[in-house]
Amino acid sequence: MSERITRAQIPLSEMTITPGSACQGCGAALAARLAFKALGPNVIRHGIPCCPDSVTKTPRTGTVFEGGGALLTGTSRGLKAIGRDDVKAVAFYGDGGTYDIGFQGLSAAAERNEDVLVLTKDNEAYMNTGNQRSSATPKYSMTSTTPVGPKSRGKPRHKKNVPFIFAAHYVPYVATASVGFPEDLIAKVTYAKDLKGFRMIIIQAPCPVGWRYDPAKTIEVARSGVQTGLWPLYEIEDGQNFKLNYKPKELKPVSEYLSPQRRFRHMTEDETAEIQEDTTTKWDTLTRADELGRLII
Ligand SMILES: Cc1ncc(C[n+]2csc(CCOP(=O)(O)OP(=O)(O)O)c2C)c(N)n1
Ligand code: SF4
Ligand SMILES: [Mg+2]
Repeated sequence: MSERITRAQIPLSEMTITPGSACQGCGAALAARLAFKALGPNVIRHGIPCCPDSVTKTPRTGTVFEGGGALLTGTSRGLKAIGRDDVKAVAFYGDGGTYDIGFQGLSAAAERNEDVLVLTKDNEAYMNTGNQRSSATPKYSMTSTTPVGPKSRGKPRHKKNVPFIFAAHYVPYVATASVGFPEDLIAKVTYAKDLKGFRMIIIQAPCPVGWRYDPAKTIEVARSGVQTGLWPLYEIEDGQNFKLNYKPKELKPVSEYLSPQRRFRHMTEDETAEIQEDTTTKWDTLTRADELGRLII
């Protein structure tokens, strides 16, 4: 598991070029900035279609959604064939590219335990094409394909539990992270960088445009996602060993996270209570796993 670091240990070097073409307050751009600081220069970054985040100074290659797992695999094996074990094949994909459209190729790469690092910037919808719902979109969220009206209350289904699905491939490392907790994020990327085999870190990356909040509040929104238990920070090694990285004495009510975001503004008290109950139940399961140090899956 990763070691805690302090703010002073965050590398000063910048591996992304600013200004990029992302919107003001973009969580994905911040995720790129932090993650690539931790990775340093010896990286080949892979992209598939998604929102512009930041241009990285390291070499970049890209492909179609469905080819994300295959191109990453080929790059990693190619680097080994020419004796460049020091260079890492790193994906920086969206939630659409990880949870949905690119899922099959990534699952296959995980099952083969390819020596790759997958970073997912999860903004909980297809933002690049106009905020369509993805399987990462949370229940009740209003998107352009899950509108709010007489026959629709936003997205009818819960967010897919992709970290657990990848953990169930019994890969060396799966973790969640958030741009609101930069020390935790940097520690996880630094740790995952030098592990062998398939590693994945899913980074909460708030999007002020699709989530509909003031762009100045990205960090507050990200932090409150973690503090309410809606975005727990954890690590899973070898599909079993489990650690919760942020354990407040008491979780904040989910309404603190939902209210500032206009994608949830239509939610009734009953719907908020339902999300509260679901979050509390899932949190209890995670804290039990943390006490045991392992998951039963
Ligand atoms: C096979 C395929 N389907 C759909 C598209 C259109 N498309 C391009 S980007 C995108 C959204 C990607 O969403 P996500 O991966 O979450 O990244 P974000 O834009 O949110 O950063 C879609 C649907 C495509 N390029 N290829
Ligand atoms: S739409 Fe959202 S994710 Fe895309 S660049 Fe703008 S703020 Fe970032
Ligand atoms: Mg997205």
